[in-house]
Formats: sequence, structure tokens, C-alpha cells
Amino acid sequence: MITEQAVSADERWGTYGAEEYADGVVAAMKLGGVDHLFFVSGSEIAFYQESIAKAQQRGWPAPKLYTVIHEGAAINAALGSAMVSGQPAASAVHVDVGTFNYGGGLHTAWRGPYPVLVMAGTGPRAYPGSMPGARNSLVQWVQEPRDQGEIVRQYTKVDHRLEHQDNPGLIVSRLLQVAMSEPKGPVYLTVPRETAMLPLPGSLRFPTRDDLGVATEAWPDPSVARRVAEWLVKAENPAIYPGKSGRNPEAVEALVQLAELLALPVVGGGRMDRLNFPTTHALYDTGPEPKDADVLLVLENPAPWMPPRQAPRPTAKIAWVDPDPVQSRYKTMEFHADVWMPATSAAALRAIYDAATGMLSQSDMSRIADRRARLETRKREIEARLEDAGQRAGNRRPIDPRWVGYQLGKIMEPDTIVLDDALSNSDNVQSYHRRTRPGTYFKSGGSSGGWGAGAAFGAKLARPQSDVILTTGDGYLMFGEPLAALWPAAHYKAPFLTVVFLNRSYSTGTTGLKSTYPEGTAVETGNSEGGVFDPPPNFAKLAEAANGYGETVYEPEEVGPALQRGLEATRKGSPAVVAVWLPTHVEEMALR
Ligand SMILES: Cc1ncc(C[n+]2csc(CCOP(=O)(O)OP(=O)(O)O)c2C)c(N)n1
Ligand SMILES: [Mg+2]
Repeated sequence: MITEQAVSADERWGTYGAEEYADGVVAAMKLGGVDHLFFVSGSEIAFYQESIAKAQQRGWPAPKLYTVIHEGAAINAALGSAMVSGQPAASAVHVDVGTFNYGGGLHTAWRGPYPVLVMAGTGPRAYPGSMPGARNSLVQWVQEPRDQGEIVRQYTKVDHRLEHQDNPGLIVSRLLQVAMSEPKGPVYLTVPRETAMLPLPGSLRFPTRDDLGVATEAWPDPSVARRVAEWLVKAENPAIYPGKSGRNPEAVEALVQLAELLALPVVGGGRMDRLNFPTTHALYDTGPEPKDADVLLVLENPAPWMPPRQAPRPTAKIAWVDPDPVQSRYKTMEFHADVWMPATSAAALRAIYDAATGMLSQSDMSRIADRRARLETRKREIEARLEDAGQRAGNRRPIDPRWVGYQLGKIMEPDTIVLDDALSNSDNVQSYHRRTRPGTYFKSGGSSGGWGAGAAFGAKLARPQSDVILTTGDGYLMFGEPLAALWPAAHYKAPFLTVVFLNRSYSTGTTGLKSTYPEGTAVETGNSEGGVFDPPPNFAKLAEAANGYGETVYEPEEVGPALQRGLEATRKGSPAVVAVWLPTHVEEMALR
């Protein structure tokens, strides 16, 4: 028996029921804000099941454990839950092999970035019979890597292997503290079975995440905020380029305030990974190209323009806001800024706003009023053009992908959450979704295909009262083991609608091939092997295989009704997949 004194303890810490180390791990997770643990079975991680079952019976704190059937879906579900709730989520999988199956989800967690606790068991190494949890299967000699943390080290803020001298509650709280402090990001914990099963005397004293304390937001130097405010106030052609700032709803509010005060257009599209600004607002997406702007404010956007073609003029003033100063998580960076503001967007925007309010002269205000009127007119023109293009798209046979975006816009409620993995069709989704509320539009934040279905499941768990719609390329959907996300969505009644742009091809292997080798043999001979998968898998049947609702749509007039049927199915509790049959990228190139 390990006495309480044997585990590090401080009198200020709370005492929680715990009979073995695993109970401390589980309790600290829940007390640290983790409601959802996405679990993929393994012989080394039965302690999570046992500990959570025990906690449920005894009324001890524990996250809810969800059975997920592939590790990629599990980690992406954790990302989806965390991005919607603003709280951490967790996943637990089998040893090194389960960790490998996290796959591209680890990249997404890091690049997103998402505050998630990513866990795995690790092969027991105690001599058989020598202690609880010791080796009892031949496979355990096979699954002991030299250093399991090394697999994920480039993609996490910190990693740790739980050991006997650790206080398990403290370690989990510490990991969650790190994950949740800016710049946020994933943390990795491996738990050897012998350690998980170390006995405790019925209770454990440890600090929660909040006892340790999550760092407050970094606030910019007021003199720097004043300098940026001066540039923006005096600018002729300013613009704001947000990327992920909307991950914090308060940053959306602060951006609206500043943009309205100075009539600053907010540029959308591109790397906009969150709803950063209401898309129906007159200042949304009416802004200049970076090369035409004289003052540019960049918010948590790793690469806002393509150099050198789109780069701002050398005389332009650039202010760049990011909680990770000079974006140190990205290696090669030729972007320069006149000031780098190491702050969160909400804090920087408020500071710039406060500084700007006190410095507006009469002539500034009249210049700003003129710009506001100009941008309002431009917005009305853009909206009219999009509406016209959307309606005209409905006349085309085969189905025009724009028509799918246009019809989707018609079935969404103001609080509908859109997860956008639509790749080459993302513009068609963004043009019509008309999202205005923070937390209603998400892209993955990374570049790994396969995020969408798992993330949509996690998002629905985190916000069950909202419809959740995943818009996805057919290729990206398949990267995400969709069966593994749809099955738990059906099982746990956390349904979402998947809208598949079924163009039976990858833009990378078709239009991308053509732009890489415009005069090449592959294009000349019409050889698109590697880029086209036609006839495609039957996605409607895939939905049925996961106990959900599915259909494939071939005619333009069927798109709207089919999307509506899919949404109705989700409202009745079933995940739904509506695949819209489109020309392949090769056929589409010939049509245009
Ligand atoms: C895991 C993973 N594999 C490969 C890629 C490379 N990739 C980027 S875009 C793309 C095409 C995706 O195809 P699809 O989802 O059908 O979208 P479409 O190009 O048709 O719009 C691919 C393969 C990736 N980003 N992630
Ligand atoms: Mg495709």
C-alpha cells in the first residue's frame, strides 16, 4: 500500500476518493474540465473503464467514457468537443500502435491548436506475477518502444510517462494547466498499467487544474497598442486579416467593436479557421487585397497571403497579433511585421480600441464615414452577385457545386454549427452559410484530411442543442475513417449531417496535377490515375452501415429537399450523410 504521505501532497489541496493511481488520473481530468473521454479499447488501458465505472457508482468525479472504434476518430472527437466547449477534452488509446493511429489528428491538434489531453497506455514491463498490472501476454514484449513519447513530441507542448513517484492527480492537473494556457495545445500522457494499478489508501490529495491556475491572457504594451491605433486611424486603405481569433467568442465581439469604430474591413476566406466576424456584416470581406492595403492588422493567422505575389507594399504598416510571439511554432517564416504583438486577439483588439477612441479628429471621422459608406455599397454589390450566381447555379446539369452551398445556406438556423472540410468547395460553403454567431463555423486549423467526421461528433456532444453540419470533400471524408465517427454518433445520439461534395476526385491529383505540369504528359494524354476514384464508394450505404440515414443526390432540384431530409433525420437522432453527385475535377475543368 502506498500511503498518502508517499505521494507528494500539500495541505491546501483537496482530497478525493481514490483506491489506485488510475482513480487520481480520472478525477483530475474531470475536475480540470474534461467532460468527454474518447476511448479506443486496449488490454493495457482497462483501468480507465474500471476507474470510471467505479467513479460512477461512488459519485466520484469522472468524465463520461465514449466507446470509439478508431483512434483517429477519437482524437478528432476530442478536438471537436474542445473547440466548441472551450474546455479540454481527452482521448485514451492502446499503447504505441494506438498512438500511431491518432495519425493526422495529432497534427491537427498541434496546428489547430487545441487544448486536449491525448493519452495512451504503454506496455507493462514488470516481471509476470510480480505486481498488479505486470506482463501477462506475449504481445507485451513486442509493444514496448524505446520512448513512446518520442512518437508525438513534435506535436505536443509536453509529454509525460506516469511513474510511481508521481502524484497522478497533480500530473494530470499540471498537463491540463499547460494545455489550457496560451499558446494552447495538446499534451500527451502515457500510463503504464502497473502504475495505473498502484494502490492508494482510499483517497488522494492533489491540486486541480484551477488550483494550479491557468495563465491569464497576455495583454499588449499600451504604447504599442497606441502606435497601431494611430496607423489604423490615419489609414486610407486598412484591412484586418483574422485566422483563428474567433476561437475565443470575446475576440469576435472585440473585433466587431474596433472594425465598426474605424470602418475597418475584415477579410475572410483563405485561412479563416473560425467564425472571426459576422459574415453578413457590411465590413466582412469587403476589404482590399493585401498588396493594396496601407495598414494591415493580422490576427492569429499563420500565413495570411502568398508571397511575393500578394505581399503588401514595402511602405505598408503591418501589425501582427499572436499569443505565440513571432509564431515560433512555425519554422520557415518570411513574413515580417512592423510590430509583433505577443497577445491574444481579444486583448490586443480591446487595447487598440481603447487607444483609438481618444485620438479621432474631425477629419479622421469624416474619412472613416466615407469609407464605411463605400464598403456598405460594396457589400450590397457582393451579396447581390452571390445571390444571382447561386440561383443561376441551380440551372446547371450536372449539378454545380455552388448550388450545394446555396441550398445549404437555406436550411441553417442561426445557431447551426458548420464544420468545413470542403476543400475546393469551401468557397461555395462560405459564400452562403451566413454565420454571424461566434462558435458557429470551424475549419480544422491544420492541413490533415480526416478531421471532420470525428470533430463533428465531438462538437455535437459539446453542443447538443444545435444542428451540426459537416461539409466535406469526398476524399477528406475518407481520410477520417467515417464509419468510426458515424457509429458512435448513432450510438450516443450525437447526430450530425454530413454533406459530401461527391466529385469522385482529389483536387490535388487533378487540378493540382495540371497546375504542377501544365504541359506534362499526364495532362496531354488525359491520364488522371491517382487523382480520380470513380465510381466512388457508396457514402449513403456507409451511413446505413453505421445505423444512420444516407442518400445520394443526382439532380439539382433534389439537392434542397435531400439536405432537408438529412437534417430531419439528425433531429430525430440519426447521423445522416447526403452525398451530392458532381462532375469530377477533370470533367469540371472541361465544363469551364
Ligand atoms: C491525411 C491527408 N492526406 C492527404 C492530403 C493531401 N490533400 C490535400 S487536399 C487533398 C484533396 C482532397 O480531396 P477531397 O476531399 O475530395 O476535396 P476536393 O479536392 O475534391 O475538393 C489531398 C489529398 C491531406 N491534406 N491530408
Ligand atoms: Mg473530391
